[in-house]
Amino acid sequence: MKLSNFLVSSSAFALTYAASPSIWFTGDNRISGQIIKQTQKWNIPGDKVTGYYYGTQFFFSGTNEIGYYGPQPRPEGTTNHLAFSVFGYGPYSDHPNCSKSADGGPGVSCAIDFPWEYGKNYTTEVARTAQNDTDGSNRWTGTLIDDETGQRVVIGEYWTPQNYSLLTTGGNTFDELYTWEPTESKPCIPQNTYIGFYPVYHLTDGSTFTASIDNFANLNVLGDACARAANESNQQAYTIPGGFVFSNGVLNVEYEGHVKPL
Ligand SMILES: *[C@@H]1O[C@H](CO)[C@@H](O)[C@H](O)[C@H]1NC(C)=O
Ligand SMILES: *[C@@H]1O[C@H](CO)[C@@H](O)[C@H](O)[C@H]1NC(C)=O
Ligand SMILES: *[C@@H]1O[C@H](CO)[C@@H](O)[C@H](O)[C@H]1NC(C)=O
Ligand SMILES: *[C@@H]1O[C@H](CO)[C@@H](O)[C@H](O)[C@H]1NC(C)=O
Ligand SMILES: CC(=O)N[C@H]1CO[C@H](CO)[C@@H](O)[C@@H]1O
Repeated sequence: MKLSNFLVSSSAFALTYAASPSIWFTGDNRISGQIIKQTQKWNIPGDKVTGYYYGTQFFFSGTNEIGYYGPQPRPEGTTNHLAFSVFGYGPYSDHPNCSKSADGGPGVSCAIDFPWEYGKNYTTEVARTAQNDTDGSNRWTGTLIDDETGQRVVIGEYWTPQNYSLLTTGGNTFDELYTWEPTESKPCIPQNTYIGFYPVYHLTDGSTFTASIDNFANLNVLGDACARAANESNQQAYTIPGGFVFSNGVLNVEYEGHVKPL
């Protein structure tokens, strides 16, 4: 899913979702275009399921171009996943974890299977790691950091041309159920939780800016049988000190077993 800075769009799913829950962060226009690194700390406590992508979006200043990064959980016995993408015409990569195109359009998609662990704190970051002063292009690296050990794992790397500029503040984290098929015995979306902390933006002058929450979007979608039965979204979100929680399938305990798939 790609959410632009100016209009909210979404790809068509096999589900009834018009859009995913999303948390928008506060920005500061005075430092737009001076940001060379954006990080987000997170923790996915458990419920080892497939289907969710917790993506954090960043914007290239003065353009309508975006990128995003974040984790995707996987079931027990398989390896968890991480993605890092950029959209639009111009970006390119020859990194082994990356390929041309993003969400079916122009751009670059990078991804790795990596055994990040449930219940542990990690930080994902996008950072400018090289620049070409001749043509003004920038190289961006997506990295997973283990908060406990400091171990860094590169998800991927791509270049953007000069007209992509540096990054803005703002942006969002979304809670996307990108694949899901209701069944008779499991008519409601899988349970899964993402704990996210406020993104931190690093400026060219070495200073940092920590965002807080600006607003919540799309928390009213009655996308599954449990939500319809409760007349309440089954993808909820709330704040905690320094961050927020996306809680999916909260209604299942009460409603699953009593509702039929839509
Ligand atoms: C940047 O330049 C490329 C051509 O190199 C063009 O295709 C693209 O649309 C431009 N993107 C922006 C954001 O201006
Ligand atoms: C993760 O970070 C949070 C916030 O800093 C902290 O309260 C929590 O104890 C940490 N959890 C682990 C498992 O280290
Ligand atoms: C920088 O860009 C110029 C012009 O596109 C290119 O000729 C040169 O090889 C680039 N330098 C590096 C180090 O990639
Ligand atoms: C469902 O909830 C909405 C708002 O949350 C309310 O306006 C509506 O009346 C409710 N529908 C029913 C059938 O309770
Ligand atoms: C899963 C995978 O292909 N990982 C590769 C990503 O790229 C780095 C190099 O930066 C390789 O070391 C990994 O093996």
